Amino acid sequence: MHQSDESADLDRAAELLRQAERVAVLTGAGVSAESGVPTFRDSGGLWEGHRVEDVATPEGFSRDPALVWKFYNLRRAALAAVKPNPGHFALADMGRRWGDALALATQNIDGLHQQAGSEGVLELHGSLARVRCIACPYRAETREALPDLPRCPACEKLLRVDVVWFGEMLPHAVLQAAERAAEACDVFLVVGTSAVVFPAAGLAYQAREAGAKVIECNLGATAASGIADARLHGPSGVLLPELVKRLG
Ligand code: BV8
Ligand code: ZN
Repeated sequence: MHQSDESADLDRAAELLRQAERVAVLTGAGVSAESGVPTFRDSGGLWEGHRVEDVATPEGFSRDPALVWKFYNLRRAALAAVKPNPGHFALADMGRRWGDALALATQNIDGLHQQAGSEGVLELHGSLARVRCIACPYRAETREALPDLPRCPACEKLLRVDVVWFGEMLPHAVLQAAERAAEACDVFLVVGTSAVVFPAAGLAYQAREAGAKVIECNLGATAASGIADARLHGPSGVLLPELVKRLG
């Protein structure tokens, strides 16, 4: 019986993973799409007519903090209604299978990997559930609804969401841990990212240069497809559980 291309790709990807002692995973907005979290570029990268790259920036925040807070308060409110999908759970299964030999770095700020049971998640771009003061060391984990312009309880200055905006550095220790994992892994699995935002997307190239095999799981081709040894094209919520099943 002629094996479908997809099933052949799944078998090849499973074969690469079965041989892998160390695995590194990079996820993007696509892994949360089936949970109902909108991706960035499927809507053409726009939010209420604003380019995300204009709203999610320090300049955007100093220009119009109320607009930026409206953007983030809407996304924080939407978090209350979303749940991890089978793709998140499949990655948590992989985490239990490889233990400390698997590192999961995400560009997402929705916390769904942690809710699905993944441990030691490297949040490259921060978290929607964390706020910090623009002026003093105050920071807090909170999923509560916040006012339109939340102020710091310690110094009365403005709070901001603790996420990495465009033009801002990623948290050093988190990025370093992700880079170390990319260097050390035998297989690098890229899930649900258009691979256009750096330095996060650079991790896949770094892994490949260090000799890792790259598996891409994405709806369609991306900027990283050219360096993938196996390409799984379809919804990650369907393909990742299939992949884990084939690991035996
Ligand atoms: C830095 C947090 C500088 C906020 C984010 C020109 C001007 C200015 C900057 C730059 C520039 N050129 C390059 C840069 C650098 C910039 C960058 O890379 N820009 C890109 C747009 C070109 N990078 C930065 O600014 C970074 N910082 O470089 O610092 C510096 C250097 C030295 C010293 C000081 C400073 C900071 C980048 C972090 C920005 N913050 N997020 C927030 O979320 O609100 S990035 C944002 O994009 C999200 O984190 C998101 O995750 C990320 C990437 O998007 P994706 O996750 O890939 O989502 P996308 O929609 O694009 O793709 C989804 C994919 O899933 C698609 O392929 C789709 O087909 C697929 N999919 C959909 N459904 C499914 C699916 N796949 C599987 N299953 C499904 N069901
Ligand atoms: Zn403060």
